[in-house]
Amino acid sequence: MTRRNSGHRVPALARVCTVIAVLLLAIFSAAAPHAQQQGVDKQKLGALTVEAPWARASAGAAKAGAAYLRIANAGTEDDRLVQVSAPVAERVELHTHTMSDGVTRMRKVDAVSIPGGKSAALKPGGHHVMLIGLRAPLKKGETFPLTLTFDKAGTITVTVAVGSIAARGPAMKHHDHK
Ligand SMILES: [Cu+2]
Repeated sequence: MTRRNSGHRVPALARVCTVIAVLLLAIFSAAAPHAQQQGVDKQKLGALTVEAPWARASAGAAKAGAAYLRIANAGTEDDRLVQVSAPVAERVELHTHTMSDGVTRMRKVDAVSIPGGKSAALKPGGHHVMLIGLRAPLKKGETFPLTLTFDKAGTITVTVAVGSIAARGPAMKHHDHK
């Protein structure tokens, strides 16, 4: 982009535009968080609610990543998360961490159970969605779709928000709930 025709001719207009833009931003950022949380952070599927799907940004060109989320089961029947898929990786598996001889290892599991009336958390150090063979590094601020298939409730696609490399939980407004 060239800057030959920069500012001088329309400084007043530019200033007015900036003021309007700032005002609009302020209005939208005040209004947006709630809409966003409803749309992206919480999704219902039958008795299940999938909450706050998130992932960490990739470190360098790492070929593996993990996604985390919570699933609440408001029903009385138990359900199970049995399959996961995402277009960002060549292979997507359900994993858990196990400790043996003081060493933490990851292990593939067939399903994650979500007991009736309870919730299950996929989180660092526990169950997680393993992304193997990332097609591109995950970048902070991006989102990607993740499809979850449950034994009884069926299939839902949620939006995973990518946080910083050091993220320990879902980013942003989530803890501000009142
Ligand atoms: Cu894993």
